[in-house]
Amino acid sequence: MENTEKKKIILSAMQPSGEPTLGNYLGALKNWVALQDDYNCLFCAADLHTITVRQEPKVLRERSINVLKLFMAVGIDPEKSVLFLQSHVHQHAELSWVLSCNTQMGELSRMTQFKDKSQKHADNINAGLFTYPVLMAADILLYKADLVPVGHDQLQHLEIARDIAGRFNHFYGDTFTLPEPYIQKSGSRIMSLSTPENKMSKSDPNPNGFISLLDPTDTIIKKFKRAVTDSDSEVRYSPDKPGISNLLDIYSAVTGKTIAEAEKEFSGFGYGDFKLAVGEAVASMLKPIQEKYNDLGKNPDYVKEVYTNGASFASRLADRTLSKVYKKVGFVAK
Ligand code: AQP
Repeated sequence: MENTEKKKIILSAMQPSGEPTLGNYLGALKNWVALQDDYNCLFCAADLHTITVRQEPKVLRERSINVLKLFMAVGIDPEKSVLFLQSHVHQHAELSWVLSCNTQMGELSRMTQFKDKSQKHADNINAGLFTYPVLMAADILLYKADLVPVGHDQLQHLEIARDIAGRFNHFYGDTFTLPEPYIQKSGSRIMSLSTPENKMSKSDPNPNGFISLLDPTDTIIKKFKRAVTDSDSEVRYSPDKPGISNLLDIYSAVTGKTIAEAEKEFSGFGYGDFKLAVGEAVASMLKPIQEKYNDLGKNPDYVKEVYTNGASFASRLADRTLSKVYKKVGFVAK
C-alpha cells in the first residue's frame, strides 16, 4: 500500500470463526477485490474478535491462516493491499482498552449483535462479547479509516465507533477520523440454505446451511439439491418464497443476470433443474479460487511473508495513532 497516495483508507475484517462461505464472498470478499485499485485497503483476519466465542486453539490457528489464503485466492493482491492477522498488531488491543474507558455501558447494551450472540451462546456471555464493538472501533480508528465496508448488520457497530471517536475528539482534541459506512453496490444478504430466514454463517453447526468456499463440486451440488424451498414449483422472487428468492439472489450475483432474467430463464422448469443450475454456477465460480488456494497451500513461506510484512506495515501506521492517543490521555512517554 502506497501510504503517500491521497487515496481514501478502507479497513475491513473477517473473523476466522469457520471456513468462509459463499455469503462472505458475495457480501464482502468480492467487493474488497474491487476496492483495491481506488482505495488504500487494509484487510485482516479478526482473530481477537473470534475468541468472543469459545474456539479450539489449534483450529483457530489453522483457520486464521486459511482466511488469509482465501483473501489472496479470491484476488486480494498483497502488492496493493495490506493483509494481516489482528493479533499480530498489538495496538488493536491497547487502543481498545483506552476506548473502553470512553464508552458507556448503556451504549453497548443497546447492540443487537450482543443480544443475539448472548442468546446463541447463553453458556458463555463473556465481557468480550459485550465490548466487541469497542475493539471494532479500535480496528477502524487506528488506521484513520475513512470508509468501512459494512452490511446492514454492522451499521450499528460503525455508528458506535463514530460516537466513541467523536467523544474522544471532544475531550482530548482532534485525534480520530470519523469513519463513514461504505455501502456496497452489490452483495445482497445471502441466507442459509437450510433455514432461509437466517443469514448464511460460517459458524452454522449445520453444514447444509452454508456453502464453504472450499467445498468440492459434488458437495456444492448436493447442498443446493437439498436447499429448503417450498411446496410450489414456480421459480419466482417473492417474500413468501424465501428459499427460492435466496437461490435467485445467489444465481443473479454469480452469473450477473438480473432476477427478472433468471426468472424468465427458469420459467416452466421445476425446482430440481433450477437448483442444479445454481449449484453448477457456484461450483464453476469457486473452481479457480480453490485452485489458487491450493497453490498457496504449497507455499506456506510466501503466505507467512505476506502476513508478516502486512503486520509490520499495519503496526507502523497503528503506532502513530496509539502514541498520539497515549499522549493525549496523559500517559508518560517512554
Ligand atoms: N450471509 C451473508 N451474506 C452477505 N454478507 C455476509 N457476511 C457475512 N455473512 C454474510 C459479510 O462477511 C463479512 C465478514 O463477516 P465476519 O466474519 O466478520 O462476521 P459475520 O458477519 O458474523 O460472518 P459469519 O459468516 O456469519 O460469521 P459467524 O458465523 O462467526 O457469525 C462482513 O462484511 C459481513 O457483512
